[in-house]
Amino acid sequence: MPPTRCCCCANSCRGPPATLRGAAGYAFDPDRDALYPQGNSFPEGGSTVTKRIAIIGAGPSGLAQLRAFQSAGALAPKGQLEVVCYEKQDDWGGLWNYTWRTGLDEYGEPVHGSMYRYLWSNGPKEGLEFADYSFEQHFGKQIASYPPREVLLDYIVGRVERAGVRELIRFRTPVRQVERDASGQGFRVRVHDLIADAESEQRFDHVIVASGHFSTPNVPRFEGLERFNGRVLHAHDFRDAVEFKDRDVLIVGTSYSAEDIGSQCWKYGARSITVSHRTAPMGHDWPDNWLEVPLLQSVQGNTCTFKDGTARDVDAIILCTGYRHHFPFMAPELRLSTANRLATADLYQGVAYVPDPALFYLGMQDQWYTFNMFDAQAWWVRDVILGRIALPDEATMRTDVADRVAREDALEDDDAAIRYQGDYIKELIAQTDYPSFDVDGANDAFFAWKKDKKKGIMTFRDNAYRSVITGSMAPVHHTPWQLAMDDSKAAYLRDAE
Ligand code: FAD
Ligand code: NA7
Repeated sequence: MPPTRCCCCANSCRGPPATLRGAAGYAFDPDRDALYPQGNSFPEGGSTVTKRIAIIGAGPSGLAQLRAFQSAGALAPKGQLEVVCYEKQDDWGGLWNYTWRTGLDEYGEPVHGSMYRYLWSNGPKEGLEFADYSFEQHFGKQIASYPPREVLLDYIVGRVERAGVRELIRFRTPVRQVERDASGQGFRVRVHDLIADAESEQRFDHVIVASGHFSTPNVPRFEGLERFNGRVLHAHDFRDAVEFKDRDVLIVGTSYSAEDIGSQCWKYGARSITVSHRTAPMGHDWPDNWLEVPLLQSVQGNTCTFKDGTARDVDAIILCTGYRHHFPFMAPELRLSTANRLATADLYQGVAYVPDPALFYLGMQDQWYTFNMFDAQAWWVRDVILGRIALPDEATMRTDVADRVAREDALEDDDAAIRYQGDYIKELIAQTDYPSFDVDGANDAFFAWKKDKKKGIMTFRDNAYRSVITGSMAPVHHTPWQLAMDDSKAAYLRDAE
């Protein structure tokens, strides 16, 4: 067995071995079925707090972490962890908390939001359902398979409202700097209370970065773009497809944003959509006014010229060219640097930062799975912090990372990639008490979704799938997606007439 490594300081003191109930410095609490560190490194008027945890971000990942701690009874004052979640927006939900703003917000902060009006889930909800909180439990009935943003936000928030963790979140408080304390014990976290315009610093034993990675745009340069006579924007700043009604729109990129923003513009009346690809066209059976072309080479006035020498005049260019993992608030030696892929660099089990494993990153993978994967990660991180899971030595962690990368590199197609991420979820939840669920069944929902997209890129959201949590079948939505212009919760949840 590899030597264990301490998960709470940068030194090589030994962390508690997994499952050793009653190990030195740790006590087993049968009421909570959990191991808790003994001692009191943060004596506060008789409290039993032994560790302080900072979570950065109250999006789906950060909220999963709060729910994970709460579900184990680990939160002070009853439990022994003092947890503070810092969120720079004024509400929870992360990207699902829609804002009309782009650029800088009212405090001069970069706007986090990349979501837009009329966004409906781009994958089936049966692939992301929380194992401890079903859609039926939340809405009181089974709902259709591709909910709009407002419906999914309601679902995410419903679980944490019940958990009563909102008071642990400091809203309007961006984290400015995270660094190791000079002593090597713990982290110093400097935050900015935007409302009071006051900065303060606190010490934490663990930091969990859940700040998302679909917010800072990746913006390639194209010759002549600065003299384009129309509107040019990145997907991050796209808010309302109605703006592009009767316009000829060029989309650069071929992934989720390109496909969905193009479809939105088409649905809300754009005159034509042209999609420019760097690697390969998406190849769907597109509507007649939709064209796929090679990579954009140059722009002159309104004329865009592509790699095959063809040209087209357009009114708007939307760069759907992805996002960058961007953590300017982390000290360089703590900053994750990775491509957007299934096997991230430097994260043991996809979450523990190998160079300093008292630090964790949630949700940093490219995502087939989302909410339930964040849960699997959050429960695992919780159990490392609670001493239920021991970390191996650095060499073993590095081997784990390399192995994940090699296995991802060998994947042959999307179905294999879905299975790979499903297996990752299985691997994590087998180590914790997160409710086991039929991950293979969730994979099947993704496989069916991919087939349905092949059959009809503008009709796939009219299909329904079976929940792997409750076993019940989703109803077919009352209105085909193409005709459903109202994306409100009320409209979506109304029963078919
Ligand atoms: P985020 O949702 O990005 O939340 C991160 C939070 O951290 C934010 O609230 C942010 O304000 C906060 N934060 C950032 N920096 C700081 C700081 N320095 N200090 C304090 N707080 C900070 N997934 C799906 O399952 N289905 C979909 O249909 C879907 N559609 C998507 C559409 C778009 C346009 C995008 C961009 C993503 C979509 N996703 C979708 C994927 C999305 O990444 C996840 O659903 C989910 O939002 C990720 O959660 P997160 O908590 O990791 O990150
Ligand atoms: P992705 O999935 O990271 O895709 C980025 C796309 O941008 C992809 O098609 C890339 O092409 C393309 N790209 C990146 N750089 C360039 C340059 N320099 N030139 C041309 N094309 C480029 O980002 P998305 O925004 O689509 O999706 C992110 C999340 O948002 C996702 O989880 C969704 O749920 C919503 P490539 O194929 O690499 O050639």
